[in-house]
Amino acid sequence: MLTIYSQDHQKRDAKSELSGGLLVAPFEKPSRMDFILKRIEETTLGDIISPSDHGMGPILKIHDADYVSFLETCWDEWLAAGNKGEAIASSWPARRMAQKCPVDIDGKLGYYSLAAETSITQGTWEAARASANVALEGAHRLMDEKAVFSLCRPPGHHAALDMFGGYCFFNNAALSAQALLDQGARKIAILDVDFHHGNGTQDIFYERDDVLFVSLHGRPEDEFPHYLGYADEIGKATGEGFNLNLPMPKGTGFEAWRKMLMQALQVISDYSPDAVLISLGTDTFEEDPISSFKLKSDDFFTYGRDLAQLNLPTQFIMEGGYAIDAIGVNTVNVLQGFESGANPTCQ
Ligand code: OKP
Ligand code: ZN
Repeated sequence: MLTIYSQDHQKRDAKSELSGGLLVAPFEKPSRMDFILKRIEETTLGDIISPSDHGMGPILKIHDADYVSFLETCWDEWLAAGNKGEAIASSWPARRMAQKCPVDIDGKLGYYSLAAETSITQGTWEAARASANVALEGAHRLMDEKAVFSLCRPPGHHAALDMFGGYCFFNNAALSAQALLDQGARKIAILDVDFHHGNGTQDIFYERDDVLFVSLHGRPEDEFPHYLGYADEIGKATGEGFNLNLPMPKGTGFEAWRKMLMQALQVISDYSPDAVLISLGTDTFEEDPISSFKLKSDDFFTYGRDLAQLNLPTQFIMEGGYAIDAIGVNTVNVLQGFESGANPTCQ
């Protein structure tokens, strides 16, 4: 399988994540990519190529222009205001307050964020742009390849029209889905297997029927992003019936998770999309430090093989996964499982 990767992700190397009332070293760190690359090489999964620059056009089809320019200038504005640490929101336009974007940088940070764990730093803009290009290049390559792996960092599925958070800035899966539609696809399915609900992807396509969004995740009663991801969110207007949430309780193991996956695959298959995008978070692993499902390393291979049953052009897009020692094996297991299912004689 072809991998698309840009080392420009390294430009985001944040020092602080707000966690447990402390500023800790972020879980979402550059070395995640090193472990995945190492495993791709060890297993000779396939070539690794760099993306070309797809420009701002595709980004502005998904994200609000004022939000995008906020991301570009935030760090400079934060420094110009005399701040010493990384840019982190500390107040939000909560219930019954004005939903107007302020001029002040603290006000803008709250206006354009959905969570406080994610700081904006020097280089965040460049890394987020590179991650978007990795996704967009994958969409482009999917014209000739049966399956591609967009090794995106930072991740994307929490980013919405005009909000960052949950380590995400641009919604890479949404960018790719839109690019595929613009290349001539009529229907795209996005299957989000990251432990966390893909609130951004859901929100972006909530009123559309040309992108089906299906997510398996820790239920919002228990887990981040807390305020979206319930089973009764089925889409709205033209999009009604084109959003499926499959929330699960803490401690869910592979057997129960795989039953939900089978349900997801049936719904995707019935939709008969031109391609499927997998928002691939491997934070469902039993040892993930911020998640609570119980998948083992072999289970990733098994469900990768299950995904091949769809028999569709497939783009894997990297999302979460924070158990650094196992992230390479778990992630590449999904890709190898997929290949074994796509070509059973090669098993
Ligand atoms: C990003 B992705 C843990 C709080 C976690 C942020 C989680 C972001 C996950 N104490 N808050 O979906 O893997
Ligand atoms: Zn996650």
